[in-house]
Amino acid sequence: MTITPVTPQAMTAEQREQFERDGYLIVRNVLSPDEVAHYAAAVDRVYAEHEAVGKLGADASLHKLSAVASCPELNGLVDHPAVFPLVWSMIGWNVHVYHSHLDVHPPIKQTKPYRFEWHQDGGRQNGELETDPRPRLSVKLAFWLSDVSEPGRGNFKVVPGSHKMNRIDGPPSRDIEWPDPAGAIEVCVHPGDAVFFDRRIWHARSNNYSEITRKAVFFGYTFRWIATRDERPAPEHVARLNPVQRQLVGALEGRIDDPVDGGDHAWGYFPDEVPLYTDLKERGLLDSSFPWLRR
Ligand SMILES: O=C(O)CCC(=O)C(=O)O
Repeated sequence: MTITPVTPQAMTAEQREQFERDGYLIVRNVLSPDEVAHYAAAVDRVYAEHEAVGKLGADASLHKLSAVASCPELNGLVDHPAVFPLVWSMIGWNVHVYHSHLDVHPPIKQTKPYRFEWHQDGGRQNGELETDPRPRLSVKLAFWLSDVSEPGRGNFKVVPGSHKMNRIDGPPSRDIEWPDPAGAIEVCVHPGDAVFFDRRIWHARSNNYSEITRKAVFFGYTFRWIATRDERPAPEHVARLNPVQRQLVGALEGRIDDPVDGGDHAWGYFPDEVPLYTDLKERGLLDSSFPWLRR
Protein backbone atom coordinates (compact mmCIF):
# COMPACT_ATOMS: atom_id res chain seq x y z
CA MET A 1 0.00 0.00 0.00
CA THR A 2 1.41 3.41 -0.97
CA ILE A 3 1.01 5.90 1.86
CA THR A 4 1.54 9.61 1.31
CA PRO A 5 4.50 10.38 3.62
CA VAL A 6 3.64 12.89 6.36
CA THR A 7 5.60 14.21 9.32
CA PRO A 8 3.16 14.76 12.21
CA GLN A 9 2.74 18.46 12.95
CA ALA A 10 0.46 20.34 15.31
CA MET A 11 -2.67 21.85 13.84
CA THR A 12 -2.06 25.28 12.36
CA ALA A 13 -3.37 28.50 13.91
CA GLU A 14 -5.76 28.84 10.93
CA GLN A 15 -7.12 25.32 11.47
CA ARG A 16 -7.60 25.99 15.18
CA GLU A 17 -9.42 29.25 14.49
CA GLN A 18 -11.65 27.57 11.91
CA PHE A 19 -12.37 24.61 14.20
CA GLU A 20 -13.20 26.88 17.13
CA ARG A 21 -15.51 28.93 14.89
CA ASP A 22 -17.21 26.24 12.79
CA GLY A 23 -16.88 23.13 14.97
CA TYR A 24 -15.46 21.06 12.13
CA LEU A 25 -12.73 20.90 9.51
CA ILE A 26 -12.52 19.14 6.17
CA VAL A 27 -9.05 17.80 5.38
CA ARG A 28 -8.58 16.84 1.75
CA ASN A 29 -6.54 13.93 0.35
CA VAL A 30 -5.63 12.43 3.71
CA LEU A 31 -5.56 8.92 2.24
CA SER A 32 -3.80 7.97 -1.00
CA PRO A 33 -5.86 6.05 -3.59
CA ASP A 34 -4.02 2.89 -2.45
CA GLU A 35 -5.01 3.49 1.15
CA VAL A 36 -8.62 4.11 0.16
CA ALA A 37 -8.63 0.82 -1.79
CA HIS A 38 -7.02 -1.04 1.12
CA TYR A 39 -9.42 0.26 3.78
CA ALA A 40 -12.48 -0.03 1.54
CA ALA A 41 -11.60 -3.69 0.82
CA ALA A 42 -11.33 -4.35 4.56
CA VAL A 43 -14.71 -2.71 5.19
CA ASP A 44 -16.20 -4.68 2.28
CA ARG A 45 -14.94 -7.91 3.87
CA VAL A 46 -16.65 -7.12 7.17
CA TYR A 47 -19.80 -6.17 5.29
CA ALA A 48 -19.77 -9.46 3.32
CA GLU A 49 -19.31 -11.44 6.55
CA HIS A 50 -22.32 -9.73 8.13
CA GLU A 51 -24.38 -10.14 4.99
CA ALA A 52 -23.57 -13.86 4.87
CA VAL A 53 -25.05 -14.40 8.34
CA GLY A 54 -28.01 -12.06 7.88
CA LYS A 55 -26.67 -9.37 10.23
CA LEU A 56 -27.27 -6.24 8.16
CA GLY A 57 -29.85 -3.57 8.92
CA ALA A 58 -33.31 -3.69 7.33
CA ASP A 59 -32.00 -1.32 4.63
CA ALA A 60 -28.93 -3.58 4.05
CA SER A 61 -26.71 -1.10 5.91
CA LEU A 62 -23.96 -1.95 8.37
CA HIS A 63 -23.16 0.24 11.37
CA LYS A 64 -20.48 -1.77 13.14
CA LEU A 65 -19.09 -0.53 16.42
CA SER A 66 -15.47 -0.88 17.66
CA ALA A 67 -13.82 -0.25 14.30
CA VAL A 68 -10.38 -1.76 15.03
CA ALA A 69 -11.68 -4.74 17.04
CA SER A 70 -14.22 -5.44 14.29
CA CYS A 71 -11.84 -4.85 11.39
CA PRO A 72 -8.17 -5.04 12.46
CA GLU A 73 -6.95 -3.77 9.06
CA LEU A 74 -8.29 -0.34 10.05
CA ASN A 75 -5.57 0.09 12.70
CA GLY A 76 -3.58 2.49 10.50
CA LEU A 77 -6.43 4.98 10.60
CA VAL A 78 -6.54 5.33 14.35
CA ASP A 79 -3.33 7.43 14.48
CA HIS A 80 -3.09 8.44 10.83
CA PRO A 81 -0.25 11.00 10.72
CA ALA A 82 -2.10 13.30 8.33
CA VAL A 83 -4.99 13.95 10.74
CA PHE A 84 -4.28 12.46 14.17
CA PRO A 85 -2.31 15.64 15.07
CA LEU A 86 -5.65 17.48 14.97
CA VAL A 87 -6.82 15.22 17.79
CA TRP A 88 -3.88 15.75 20.16
CA SER A 89 -3.73 19.43 19.24
CA MET A 90 -7.30 19.82 20.53
CA ILE A 91 -7.48 17.35 23.45
CA GLY A 92 -3.89 16.36 24.22
CA TRP A 93 -1.95 13.21 25.00
CA ASN A 94 -4.08 11.58 27.71
CA VAL A 95 -6.62 10.31 25.22
CA HIS A 96 -8.15 7.15 23.82
CA VAL A 97 -10.75 6.10 21.28
CA TYR A 98 -13.98 5.66 23.22
CA HIS A 99 -16.40 5.13 20.36
CA SER A 100 -15.71 4.10 16.79
CA HIS A 101 -17.64 2.57 13.94
CA LEU A 102 -17.42 1.54 10.34
CA ASP A 103 -20.42 2.28 8.19
CA VAL A 104 -21.68 0.92 4.89
CA HIS A 105 -24.85 2.40 3.45
CA PRO A 106 -25.92 0.98 0.10
CA PRO A 107 -28.37 2.92 -2.08
CA ILE A 108 -31.88 2.95 -0.62
CA LYS A 109 -34.44 1.81 -3.16
CA GLN A 110 -37.59 2.75 -1.26
CA THR A 111 -38.19 5.93 0.67
CA LYS A 112 -37.52 5.29 4.36
CA PRO A 113 -39.88 6.44 7.11
CA TYR A 114 -38.81 9.83 8.48
CA ARG A 115 -36.59 9.94 11.54
CA PHE A 116 -35.10 13.09 13.11
CA GLU A 117 -31.39 12.21 13.24
CA TRP A 118 -29.87 15.48 14.48
CA HIS A 119 -27.79 14.99 17.61
CA GLN A 120 -24.68 15.87 19.55
CA ASP A 121 -22.39 12.98 20.52
CA GLY A 122 -22.04 11.69 24.05
CA GLY A 123 -25.56 10.63 25.04
CA ARG A 124 -26.35 11.80 28.56
CA GLN A 125 -23.28 14.05 28.59
CA ASN A 126 -25.74 16.42 26.95
CA GLY A 127 -28.25 16.23 29.79
CA GLU A 128 -25.97 15.77 32.77
CA LEU A 129 -23.47 18.59 32.28
CA GLU A 130 -24.72 21.88 33.58
CA THR A 131 -22.71 24.49 31.67
CA ASP A 132 -23.76 26.51 28.65
CA PRO A 133 -22.09 25.75 26.36
CA ARG A 134 -21.24 22.29 27.58
CA PRO A 135 -17.56 21.30 27.40
CA ARG A 136 -16.07 19.81 24.25
CA LEU A 137 -14.94 16.52 25.91
CA SER A 138 -14.42 14.63 22.65
CA VAL A 139 -13.64 15.05 18.98
CA LYS A 140 -14.24 12.73 16.07
CA LEU A 141 -12.47 11.87 12.81
CA ALA A 142 -14.41 10.54 9.83
CA PHE A 143 -12.49 8.91 6.98
CA TRP A 144 -14.39 8.76 3.68
CA LEU A 145 -13.92 5.70 1.51
CA SER A 146 -16.58 6.45 -1.09
CA ASP A 147 -17.51 9.48 -3.15
CA VAL A 148 -19.87 11.82 -1.31
CA SER A 149 -18.71 14.84 -3.26
CA GLU A 150 -22.30 15.68 -4.20
CA PRO A 151 -25.34 16.03 -1.94
CA GLY A 152 -27.83 13.17 -1.82
CA ARG A 153 -25.29 10.39 -1.33
CA GLY A 154 -25.94 9.81 2.36
CA ASN A 155 -23.73 12.76 3.21
CA PHE A 156 -22.75 13.73 6.73
CA LYS A 157 -24.80 16.80 7.64
CA VAL A 158 -23.73 19.51 10.07
CA VAL A 159 -24.86 22.90 11.26
CA PRO A 160 -21.63 24.92 11.07
CA GLY A 161 -20.95 26.82 14.27
CA SER A 162 -23.61 24.94 16.28
CA HIS A 163 -21.13 23.34 18.73
CA LYS A 164 -21.73 26.12 21.24
CA MET A 165 -25.53 25.60 21.18
CA ASN A 166 -26.83 23.33 23.91
CA ARG A 167 -30.08 22.71 22.09
CA ILE A 168 -31.72 23.03 18.71
CA ASP A 169 -35.34 23.06 17.80
CA GLY A 170 -36.69 19.55 17.16
CA PRO A 171 -39.91 17.57 16.92
CA PRO A 172 -41.77 16.23 19.99
CA SER A 173 -40.97 12.70 18.76
CA ARG A 174 -38.34 11.61 16.29
CA ASP A 175 -40.77 10.23 13.71
CA ILE A 176 -42.48 13.58 13.18
CA GLU A 177 -41.21 15.31 10.05
CA TRP A 178 -39.29 18.42 10.93
CA PRO A 179 -37.25 20.88 8.85
CA ASP A 180 -33.46 20.68 9.03
CA PRO A 181 -32.00 23.28 11.42
CA ALA A 182 -31.27 26.68 9.90
CA GLY A 183 -27.85 26.71 8.25
CA ALA A 184 -27.57 22.89 7.93
CA ILE A 185 -25.32 21.69 5.12
CA GLU A 186 -24.43 18.37 3.53
CA VAL A 187 -20.66 17.92 3.78
CA CYS A 188 -19.30 17.04 0.32
CA VAL A 189 -16.08 15.05 0.32
CA HIS A 190 -14.14 12.74 -1.96
CA PRO A 191 -12.76 9.29 -1.14
CA GLY A 192 -9.63 9.82 0.96
CA ASP A 193 -10.83 13.07 2.55
CA ALA A 194 -11.39 13.30 6.30
CA VAL A 195 -13.73 15.37 8.46
CA PHE A 196 -12.67 16.36 11.97
CA PHE A 197 -15.50 17.51 14.23
CA ASP A 198 -16.31 18.63 17.73
CA ARG A 199 -18.70 16.15 19.37
CA ARG A 200 -21.04 19.02 20.22
CA ILE A 201 -21.68 20.08 16.65
CA TRP A 202 -25.25 19.25 15.71
CA HIS A 203 -24.93 16.58 13.04
CA ALA A 204 -26.85 13.81 11.31
CA ARG A 205 -26.42 11.07 8.74
CA SER A 206 -28.65 11.49 5.70
CA ASN A 207 -30.32 8.83 3.61
CA ASN A 208 -28.44 7.55 0.59
CA TYR A 209 -30.82 7.69 -2.37
CA SER A 210 -27.90 7.79 -4.86
CA GLU A 211 -26.47 4.89 -6.87
CA ILE A 212 -23.22 4.82 -4.84
CA THR A 213 -22.71 2.76 -1.67
CA ARG A 214 -21.54 5.08 1.08
CA LYS A 215 -18.54 3.85 3.11
CA ALA A 216 -16.90 5.63 6.02
CA VAL A 217 -15.01 4.95 9.25
CA PHE A 218 -15.44 7.11 12.38
CA PHE A 219 -13.18 7.38 15.45
CA GLY A 220 -14.28 9.35 18.52
CA TYR A 221 -11.45 10.39 20.86
CA THR A 222 -11.81 11.50 24.46
CA PHE A 223 -9.82 11.72 27.67
CA ARG A 224 -8.73 8.43 29.23
CA TRP A 225 -10.65 9.39 32.38
CA ILE A 226 -13.87 8.90 30.41
CA ALA A 227 -14.86 5.25 29.95
CA THR A 228 -14.61 3.66 26.54
CA ARG A 229 -17.59 1.98 24.95
CA ASP A 230 -15.39 0.24 22.36
CA GLU A 231 -14.23 -3.36 22.55
CA ARG A 232 -10.51 -4.05 22.86
CA PRO A 233 -9.03 -5.79 19.77
CA ALA A 234 -8.05 -9.47 20.13
CA PRO A 235 -4.49 -10.10 21.49
CA GLU A 236 -3.16 -11.31 18.10
CA HIS A 237 -4.21 -8.00 16.58
CA VAL A 238 -2.94 -5.91 19.49
CA ALA A 239 0.48 -7.52 18.89
CA ARG A 240 0.65 -5.74 15.53
CA LEU A 241 -0.15 -2.28 16.90
CA ASN A 242 2.40 0.40 17.68
CA PRO A 243 2.48 1.78 21.26
CA VAL A 244 0.34 4.85 20.45
CA GLN A 245 -2.26 2.67 18.72
CA ARG A 246 -2.30 0.41 21.79
CA GLN A 247 -2.97 3.41 23.99
CA LEU A 248 -5.76 4.56 21.71
CA VAL A 249 -7.56 1.21 21.58
CA GLY A 250 -7.20 0.62 25.34
CA ALA A 251 -4.60 -2.14 25.05
CA LEU A 252 -1.72 -0.79 27.17
CA GLU A 253 -0.29 -3.27 29.63
CA GLY A 254 1.66 -2.96 32.87
CA ARG A 255 0.78 -0.47 35.58
CA ILE A 256 -2.50 0.34 33.83
CA ASP A 257 -3.71 -3.12 34.95
CA ASP A 258 -2.87 -2.48 38.59
CA PRO A 259 -6.05 -2.24 40.71
CA VAL A 260 -4.92 1.03 42.35
CA ASP A 261 -2.33 2.62 40.04
CA GLY A 262 -4.35 1.74 36.94
CA GLY A 263 -6.83 4.48 37.78
CA ASP A 264 -4.02 7.00 38.27
CA HIS A 265 -2.58 5.90 34.92
CA ALA A 266 -5.85 6.69 33.16
CA TRP A 267 -5.98 9.99 35.05
CA GLY A 268 -2.60 10.88 33.50
CA TYR A 269 -0.39 10.69 36.60
CA PHE A 270 2.36 8.76 34.81
CA PRO A 271 2.96 10.67 31.57
CA ASP A 272 6.26 8.89 30.89
CA GLU A 273 4.29 5.63 30.57
CA VAL A 274 1.78 7.09 28.12
CA PRO A 275 3.03 6.44 24.56
CA LEU A 276 1.49 9.54 23.00
CA TYR A 277 3.09 11.74 25.66
CA THR A 278 6.56 10.27 25.09
CA ASP A 279 6.11 10.36 21.31
CA LEU A 280 5.15 14.05 21.31
CA LYS A 281 7.92 14.83 23.78
CA GLU A 282 10.53 13.17 21.56
CA ARG A 283 9.27 15.12 18.56
CA GLY A 284 9.25 18.42 20.49
CA LEU A 285 5.51 18.79 19.98
CA LEU A 286 4.37 19.35 23.57
CA ASP A 287 3.34 22.98 23.29
CA SER A 288 2.74 24.05 26.90
CA SER A 289 0.60 27.01 25.84
CA PHE A 290 -2.23 24.45 25.63
CA PRO A 291 -3.19 22.92 29.03
CA TRP A 292 -3.87 19.49 27.54
CA LEU A 293 -0.33 19.35 26.11
CA ARG A 294 1.35 20.09 29.45
CA ARG A 295 2.83 17.40 31.63
O1 LIG B 1 -22.71 8.66 9.47
C1 LIG B 1 -22.84 9.87 9.53
O2 LIG B 1 -22.86 10.63 8.54
C2 LIG B 1 -23.05 10.52 10.88
C3 LIG B 1 -22.36 9.79 11.95
C4 LIG B 1 -22.75 10.25 13.30
O3 LIG B 1 -23.84 10.68 13.55
C5 LIG B 1 -21.78 10.19 14.37
O4 LIG B 1 -20.63 9.84 14.10
O5 LIG B 1 -22.13 10.53 15.52
